[in-house]
Amino acid sequence: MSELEDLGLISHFGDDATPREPPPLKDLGIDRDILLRGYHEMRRLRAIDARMIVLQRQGRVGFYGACTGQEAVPIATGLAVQEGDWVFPALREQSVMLVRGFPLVAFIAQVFGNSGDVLKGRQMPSHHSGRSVNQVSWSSNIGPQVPQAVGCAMAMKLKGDKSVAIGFMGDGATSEADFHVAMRFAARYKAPAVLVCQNNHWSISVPTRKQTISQTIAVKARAYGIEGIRVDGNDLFSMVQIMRRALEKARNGGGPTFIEALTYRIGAHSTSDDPTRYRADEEVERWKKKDPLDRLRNYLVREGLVTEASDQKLDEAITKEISAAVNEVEAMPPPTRESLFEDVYRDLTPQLKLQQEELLRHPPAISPHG
Ligand SMILES: Cc1ncc(C[n+]2csc(CCOP(=O)(O)OP(=O)(O)O)c2C)c(N)n1
Repeated sequence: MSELEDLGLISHFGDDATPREPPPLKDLGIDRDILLRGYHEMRRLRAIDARMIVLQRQGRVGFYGACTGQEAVPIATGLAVQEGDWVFPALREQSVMLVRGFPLVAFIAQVFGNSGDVLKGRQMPSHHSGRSVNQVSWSSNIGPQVPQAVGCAMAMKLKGDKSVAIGFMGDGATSEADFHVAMRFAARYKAPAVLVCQNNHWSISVPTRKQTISQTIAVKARAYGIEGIRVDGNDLFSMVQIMRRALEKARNGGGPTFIEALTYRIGAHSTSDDPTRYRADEEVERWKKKDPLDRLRNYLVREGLVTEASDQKLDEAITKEISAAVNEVEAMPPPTRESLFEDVYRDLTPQLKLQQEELLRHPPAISPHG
């Protein structure tokens, strides 16, 4: 049985019992430029999440869900996908869009939900999507994106398109019927899909061990006849390699792969949550020692690719970029009142036209600027 088949943890860092160091760059199998790009994106994402949380605490945006501690999974995905591939995120993969070139201003406008938001403020804040980068909005319901990803994969297969659909889920989503529907269908019809579970050990306040008595989540794939892989989700190197392999397999007609990425949510579930009420600080501290960004940084320092000075320069550029984007977005007015009626019908129906006219006869309840 190969290493990939035995459901052991794939990691360049080993496991808790037998920690390891990743091999030198020349033996790693990932280009230096890809690693540096991944480092930049992970560092930027951590800074974006921190800034959005501050904005929420200041009452400037309504809601935010960070992925602090889980950055390696979405960033590795963004580095591994090809242009036509589709991404169906769960709660913590919005940043794949950024790696694929979605503009930061348009991204932040989806947190503010104002006129800069392509969704005109109609979606819940932070439920990002981007048509230009084939990323579907994450749904607040837990699970439906998994069969949707498989359906999209099947559509591409029927069209003879070589693209792959990636469906993400949290560990909690594997307790939903949608997970089982998607797994059965993907396996039976050999959908060109990669299904990724970010096992971050908690579904809000419910620990993974209460979701399932299976020893791992990856093992569930076997029952459906899908290859299940368990990978260290805090290891950008392994994540890039496993995502590349699964995408290539799907692209070449090899069917779906299920990946359990072992990771940990360092922060709160969302800005509406207080994790100190249900989990121990020691557990968080233990996982902080396996922080994916620290691990990558230590490696790059060891390889002579990153220094204190280069970090300082990078952080200055990131801070400047985020501040400029926030300032630009915050200055945008809310969506116009008349836009409420747009996008349902190509042309407004006579009834909607009347309603729109009536609305506009009345002054706005709140001025556009608050
Ligand atoms: C069908 C459904 N049930 C419950 C909820 C409430 N809820 C929102 S997030 C969440 C936990 C999700 O946990 P998981 O899938 O592990 O993802 P994570 O938040 O850990 O990334 C729950 C139960 C919901 N949104 N949808």
